Amino acid sequence: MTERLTIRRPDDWHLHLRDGAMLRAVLPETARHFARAIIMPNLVPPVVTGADATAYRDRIMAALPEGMQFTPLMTLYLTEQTDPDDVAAAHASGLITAVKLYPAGATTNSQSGVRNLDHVRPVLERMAEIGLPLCIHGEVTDPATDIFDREEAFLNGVLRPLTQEIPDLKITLEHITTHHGIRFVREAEGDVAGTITTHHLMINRNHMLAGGIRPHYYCLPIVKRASHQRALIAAATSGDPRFFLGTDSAPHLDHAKISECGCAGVFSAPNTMSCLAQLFEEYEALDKLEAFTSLNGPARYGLPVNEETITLEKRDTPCNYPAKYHTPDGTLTLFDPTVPLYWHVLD
Ligand code: OTD
Ligand code: ZN
Ligand code: ZN
Repeated sequence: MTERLTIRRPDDWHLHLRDGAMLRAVLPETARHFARAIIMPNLVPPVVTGADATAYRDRIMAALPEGMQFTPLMTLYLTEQTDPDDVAAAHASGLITAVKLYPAGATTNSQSGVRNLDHVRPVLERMAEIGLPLCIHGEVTDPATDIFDREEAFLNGVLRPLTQEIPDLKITLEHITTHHGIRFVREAEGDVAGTITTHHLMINRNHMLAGGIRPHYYCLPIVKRASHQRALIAAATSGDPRFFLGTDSAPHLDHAKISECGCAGVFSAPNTMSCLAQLFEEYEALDKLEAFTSLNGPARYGLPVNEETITLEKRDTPCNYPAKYHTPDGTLTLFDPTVPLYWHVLD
């Protein structure tokens, strides 16, 4: 028996496309299913100025295969040297959709991020004035804080004070991994929404660490215990407009993942929609999938919803996404959702 579901074309509100050969390898995988994506600026060197973002957007569009449609929503990487006027100009011209705050050292290529929030206050106040959203990697970097507690510590120590001091700042708490994060968004005093990744919905830390260590599940923020995973699933499948999809698909070549000091990041762009359809069906929430992937994000960012649609079909035979993707520099491993997927995206 086949079952079909047609929804508005989804968007990805948190995506790493990288550059060069990797960009060319992964961009079609996103563009196949997603109309738009918020493009993370953590390149080496990072996308800091409006000029950087223009050049990066041009490289993305040049890498898009003939005949594919895709709109990159550009972001700037906030540093302690960021000029509020440059940010405001990039926003006014329509070049950027958000600014990204990385606490320095929190994740891949975040060394140029912010050490002291006081040093970026003029930028944040300007953003609140002009209505430009701030996307936040919400973890403290204090080495004394346990890696599993860094999100909760950030909420209480950094984000709550920030929302009290600049209540008009539109904030996206990205890749929420704990029930603390879900609760924070629900109860926030300021203007806060949150994204949830595919992998944090599908796996918990047992998948990464029990019965062997699985480097392809290593990402930041690190996956947490099952009770947190359940809170994320409840929020995503609730239809609550404050929660929407940000895959955080973050490709690294296998040799960089499988190493004595492996890189953080999960590559999930190709099979995200199949994962989500299956998960939402399991939680009897297929009717909420469109809200999570295609409606809540645009509403939050003040953008129109996509007019095009995609159709998913549930079949008796599992999807056969390739386990490996090939780039001239090496192979890339697709996110393994731990179970066969039966919802096929009809191209
Ligand atoms: N997390 N890897 C990366 C970024 C994210 O924090 C993130 O947004 C990456 O490789 O760029 C990861 O594990
Ligand atoms: Zn992050
Ligand atoms: Zn990310």
